[in-house]
Amino acid sequence: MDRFLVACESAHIKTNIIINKTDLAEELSVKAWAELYKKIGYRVFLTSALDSTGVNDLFKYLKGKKNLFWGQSGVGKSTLLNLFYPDLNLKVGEISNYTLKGTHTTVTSVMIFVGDETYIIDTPGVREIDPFGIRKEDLGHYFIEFENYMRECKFNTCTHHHEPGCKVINAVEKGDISEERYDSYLRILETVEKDMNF
Ligand SMILES: Nc1nc2c(ncn2[C@@H]2O[C@H](COP(=O)(O)OP(=O)(O)O)[C@@H](O)[C@H]2O)c(=O)[nH]1
Ligand SMILES: [Mg+2]
Ligand SMILES: [Zn+2]
Repeated sequence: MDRFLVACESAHIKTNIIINKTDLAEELSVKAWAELYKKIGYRVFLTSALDSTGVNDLFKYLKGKKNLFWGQSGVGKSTLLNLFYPDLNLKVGEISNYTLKGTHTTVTSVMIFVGDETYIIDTPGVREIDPFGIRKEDLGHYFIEFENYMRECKFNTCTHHHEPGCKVINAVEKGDISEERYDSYLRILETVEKDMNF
């Protein structure tokens, strides 16, 4: 999910998080993840399309906006949208996994007007994404809770990886930045570094 967030932040898209299929999850772990991202500043919706938990809040929030549903294939994007807008009749349960199938898959999205100045864009199967075209010294900007610490790093080209005087690493050690997010950051940083070696 952090890869998706990086892509959204780098595109300056207002981003909210939906954790769906809460019916399958342990309540405590779901709450902990939700709290982690709320603390960072994201709006988090906890939903289950199966038993309709949390869907009203999400439905209300969509009104009057242009909403793009994005995320891994199979998380329930189309199911949620069909619940809100039955007329859309989106296909559910389609696993498009073109690396396995080896066939060309249509990857298009259409913006659909659903009334009340509200628009919906469903997106087709993405298995995972790699943020592309991001410089490693910029990656930290897309982890929005790093921002305040980054400014104080000793070097302005700090990648918050090993550099002395890094305030991001300091904040992780103090527990002000979560270890999970910092781990994500390091993993994405590796792929960004590979891209740049090209
Ligand atoms: N248990 C459970 N299954 C769900 C939920 N939402 C969707 N599903 C199922 O997950 C599968 C994938 O859903 P789909 O909407 O196609 O996911 P998408 O690829 O993100 O559009 C389908 O079999 C759905 O019935 C949910 O909240 N709980
Ligand atoms: Mg879908
Ligand atoms: Zn740093």
